Amino acid sequence: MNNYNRKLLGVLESFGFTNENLELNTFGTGLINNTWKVTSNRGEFILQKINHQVFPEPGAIARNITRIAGYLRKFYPEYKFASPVPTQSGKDMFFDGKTGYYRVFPFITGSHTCTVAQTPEMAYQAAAQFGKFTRMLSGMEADSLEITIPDFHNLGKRYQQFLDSIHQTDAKRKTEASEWIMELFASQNIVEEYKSIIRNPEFKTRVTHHDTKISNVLFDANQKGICVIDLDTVMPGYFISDVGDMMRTYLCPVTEEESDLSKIRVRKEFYQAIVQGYCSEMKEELTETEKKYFFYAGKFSIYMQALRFLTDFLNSDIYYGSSYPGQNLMRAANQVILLKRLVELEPELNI
Ligand code: GN1
Ligand code: MG
Repeated sequence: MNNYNRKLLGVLESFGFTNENLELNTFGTGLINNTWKVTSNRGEFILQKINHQVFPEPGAIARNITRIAGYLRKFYPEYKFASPVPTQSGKDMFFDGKTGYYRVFPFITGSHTCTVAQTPEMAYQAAAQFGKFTRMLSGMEADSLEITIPDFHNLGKRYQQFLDSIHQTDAKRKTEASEWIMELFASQNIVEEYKSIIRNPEFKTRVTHHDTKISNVLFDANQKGICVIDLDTVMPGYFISDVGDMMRTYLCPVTEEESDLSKIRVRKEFYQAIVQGYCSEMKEELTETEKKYFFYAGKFSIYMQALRFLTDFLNSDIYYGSSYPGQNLMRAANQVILLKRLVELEPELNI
């Protein structure tokens, strides 16, 4: 066993795991936190180390989740919710005294996750789960949740960070990125539309997940959605964040890591599935004005992710990291092409 795993066993001990034939395996494909699956005599669990650089106040995440867990237990006791396992001293997280914040959740037995939406039905199921999550929590004041990452989906701020990164990057990176910088300049109208949305009182803030990729939904053996997971970025937000990130990640048959850009296309049936799945839970909640912005939601999220990847490339990959040189540039290019493929279908889909 290496030193790191030994350290993790120490962490698990603080959650009461001792002498339990523990087995630890890295889990999932998240870019920000480290996640492990823990197999023990007591069952299966998820152990996660929170990225403290990204989440300035990990305590805010824990408090939000505890608040949501309490609300759901009271009003929707049948909803499967992976409530955090407390430490031996009753805390919702373990702090190692330096920068490490860890938490443990039960792994919902019989559930599995998927990395790609393979069928429109899966996209429908996932969209219904994210819609259900916001709908169930509609009686809870969204602003009672703490902001875990300030300005996380504030497109105006993301655009400004992009401009700043262009000014401070080195000449080499700027030249490599120039084609994609120009592309993003050309679609700046998406930022202007966002600014008008947030001024419009018809757009409501609700309890929003903010990371609606398909791997954040648990499915049962019949491919029916069970519940949503990864609640670190649950905070007040607009529905375009959740619907948009589903479009960004379910419409295309390949992921944001794909470097063969010719494989990027939009599957129209998945678009309909997302809208219908989300509306199956949220149609009574959304205002008539909001309902006109489903297509915009896709443009918003794809554009913002392209900005974020390109900004990170220009900032020397300090946020997302990279496993090969130019990975964030490639991811940005992937998202720019996806945006183009979506916009081409605007006359057909935005009805
Ligand atoms: C990050 O860590 P992960 O993969 O769940 C990011 C999302 C991005 C996503 C892109 C806190 O999510 O906003 O859409 O990468 N989360 C944070 O893959 O920045
Ligand atoms: Mg996440």
